[in-house]
Amino acid sequence: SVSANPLFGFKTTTVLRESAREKNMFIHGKLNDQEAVIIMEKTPIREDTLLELFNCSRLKLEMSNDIYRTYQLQPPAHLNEIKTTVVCPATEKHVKKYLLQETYLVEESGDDYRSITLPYIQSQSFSVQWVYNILEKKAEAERIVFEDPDQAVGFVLLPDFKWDQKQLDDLYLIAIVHRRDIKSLRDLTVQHLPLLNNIRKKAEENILNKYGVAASKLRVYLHYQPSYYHLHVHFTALSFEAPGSGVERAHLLSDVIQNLELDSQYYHSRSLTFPLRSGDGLLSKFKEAGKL
Ligand code: M7G
Repeated sequence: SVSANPLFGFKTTTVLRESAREKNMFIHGKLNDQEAVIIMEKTPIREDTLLELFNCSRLKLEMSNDIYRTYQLQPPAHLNEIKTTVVCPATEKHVKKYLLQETYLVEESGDDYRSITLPYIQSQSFSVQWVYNILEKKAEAERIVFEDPDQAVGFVLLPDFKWDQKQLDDLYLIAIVHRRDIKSLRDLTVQHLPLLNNIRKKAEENILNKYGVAASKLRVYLHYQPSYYHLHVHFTALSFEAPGSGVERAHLLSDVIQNLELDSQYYHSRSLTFPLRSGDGLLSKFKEAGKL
């Protein structure tokens, strides 16, 4: 019913981004006088629903020409879903995250990280409250696929909220470490190898057991820069081009492990290259420092 609809009365301010090809739209607006971002995405057609789609849909013929016909098909309501993510109250940073903007590559040395990036993220980054809620079972507890509760090498594996879990084609899980002292790839040293190896081994085992997807079909990586500065690892289906899986942002877990085996301070000293959007405050900091 309308009164039970939590999006009732949403007022659109702007469309931040849209793609006819990806069949999604990112909308900025107001929900009960609070800033909100809504992400809507049409879900893929699933093979296991084809029989029902063919038998139970209403069809409207659009055109017919020789052996060619096009229809508008109206599926039963439960097969006609739009995956919807709501961020409310949304910060200015959320609005910018989803706004389609020009991006620039930045090369950050270890010293740049400590003098430019670290002070910036300490003052500006997204709250990781949602991460703590998962670790403390205050949210999404029923979605947890696997947990290793060890405080040094343990982690929680669960579906990323970008994945509706209805098909394996776009499988997307995240492993969130229990330790709260590792912000990102930059903090990793040789002492974290047991943690990283533990995540790789146990998450891959559990993804195979639960979903039947082998490690050879998974893209396992960390983002640099991440949006949320609490160490987590992305597990996506290899066949799926997940947003952020490109070379400019994704660091394969197996490469990270090998780099640390070869050089214990690899991520402390190496220059790392990553994209920043034109509206990103960190980009201004790099410009001010004459690094761009
Ligand atoms: P990231 O590399 O820090 O940032 O990854 P990105 O969002 O720019 O990729 C964080 C990952 O956590 C992303 O894949 C998000 O989709 C996912 N994520 C974010 N939030 C707020 C949640 C949440 O509340 N629950 C779950 N399950 N996943 C989330």
